[in-house]
Amino acid sequence: MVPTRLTDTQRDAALAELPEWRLRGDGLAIERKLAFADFAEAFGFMARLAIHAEKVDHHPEWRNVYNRVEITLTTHDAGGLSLRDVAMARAIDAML
Ligand code: HBI
Repeated sequence: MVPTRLTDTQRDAALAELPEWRLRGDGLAIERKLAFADFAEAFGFMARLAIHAEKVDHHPEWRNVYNRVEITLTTHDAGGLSLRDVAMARAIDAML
C-alpha cells in the first residue's frame, strides 16, 4: 500500500501536537534534534528505534555525532509527509 501524502492542513494539525518537531524548509519532512548523556545512551536509543522501524517498515533518516542524534522523518513513497511519519514521531517522543 503506497502511503498517502498529508495535505498541508493535515500536516499543520499533526505538527500542532508535535511541538518538539520542526517542519523542514521544503515542507516535505519533520526534524528533531536529540542530546543524550553520552554516546552509549544515544546509540541505545538508535538501536531501540531501529527495531521499531523494522517492525513498522518505516525508517528514519538520521545522523549521530557522539551523544547527539538528529532525526528527519519523511515518506519517500509518498513524496513528503504521511501518517507514518506522524506515528513515528509520536513513538520517538514516547521513547524519551
Ligand atoms: N521509510 N521513511 C521511509 N519512507 C518510505 O517510503 C519507506 C520507508 N521504509 C520502507 C519502505 N518505504 C518500504 O515500504 C519500501 O517502499 C521501500
